[in-house]
Amino acid sequence: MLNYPKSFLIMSSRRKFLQSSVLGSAAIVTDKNVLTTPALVPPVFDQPIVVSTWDFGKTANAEAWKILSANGRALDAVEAGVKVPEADPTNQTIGLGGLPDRDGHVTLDACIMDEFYNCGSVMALEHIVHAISVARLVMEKTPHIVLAGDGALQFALANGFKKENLLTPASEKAWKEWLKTSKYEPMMNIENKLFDKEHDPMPGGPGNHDTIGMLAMDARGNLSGACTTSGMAFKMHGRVGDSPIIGAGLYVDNEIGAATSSGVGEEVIRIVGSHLVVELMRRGYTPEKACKEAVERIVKRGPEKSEKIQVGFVALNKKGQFGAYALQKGFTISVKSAKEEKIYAAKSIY
Ligand code: SD4
Repeated sequence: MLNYPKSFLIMSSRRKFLQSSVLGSAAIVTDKNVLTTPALVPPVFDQPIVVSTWDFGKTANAEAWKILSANGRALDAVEAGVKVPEADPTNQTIGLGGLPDRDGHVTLDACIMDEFYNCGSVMALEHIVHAISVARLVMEKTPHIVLAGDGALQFALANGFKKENLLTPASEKAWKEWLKTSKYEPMMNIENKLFDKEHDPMPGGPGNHDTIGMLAMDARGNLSGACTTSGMAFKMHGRVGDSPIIGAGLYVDNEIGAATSSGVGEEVIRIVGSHLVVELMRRGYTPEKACKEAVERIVKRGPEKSEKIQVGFVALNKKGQFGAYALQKGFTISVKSAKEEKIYAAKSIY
């Protein structure tokens, strides 16, 4: 874990002081640290915060918070955070225990992005629990951004990851149940019935939208994000959703903010959703308004279809403000900062 040295943090408060002083930007220009690290913008908000998709983001946030509150880097925080649901066999759409594709293979999609536009991604990766860590390694140890399928697996194994069977008995049972009809019809969780299995329209099935997207800002005011999923349950073998696609399932621009998504990935890819949200924030939209506009674009493209599916976006800007919006009711986000630890229900179109 890369911890920021104390001098960094002193510098950060000094910068804050300079920003609020009458000298303002003139003083910042003479700040050596800014000049030597041009990709970094002076922190507008130097309080750590982490936001993630869904209620279970709360436990993932708690792990990320250990790093953020110890002056760690946002990149380390988001990786550590999303590893929690990846390792949880009861969460059936991420990592271990994820629901398989229609042929019974658990295939994982994940991506990660830091404050320097560095990014890494794995698509349709099998047998490795922590897809996010493989994505980070793609970012840090290869000249590429994306590795897919068998190539991603070989890369992971060559780097010491353990080959495991990700199909738990519960997920295998759900798949065998699904095989009886073999109907692929992604459905959404309304009114947060996600944890009320009795009312779930398709228990253990595509009704469960549980992908974790996590965005964090560290004590230095730098942003990073991570997104990891087993994708839509019972998808075609080889299908890749939005989650590992930089710009669709996740985007981070350290000058502006970050965004991530959950829901039917095909619709998010079509509008390059997370990038769109960040660009709207660049134009001055609040995080919630930017997420709403992205969701409205999905509706505009196909009003009838959008009534039947779920897509939700969550965004965090450079001021530490966050917001979310979804197509349907039921989309929640988890937030952790020094000020609060809360789960918010996102507003929705329908
Ligand atoms: C996908 N976006 O594979 C993912 C699935 C998801 O909530 O987010 N479900 O399309």
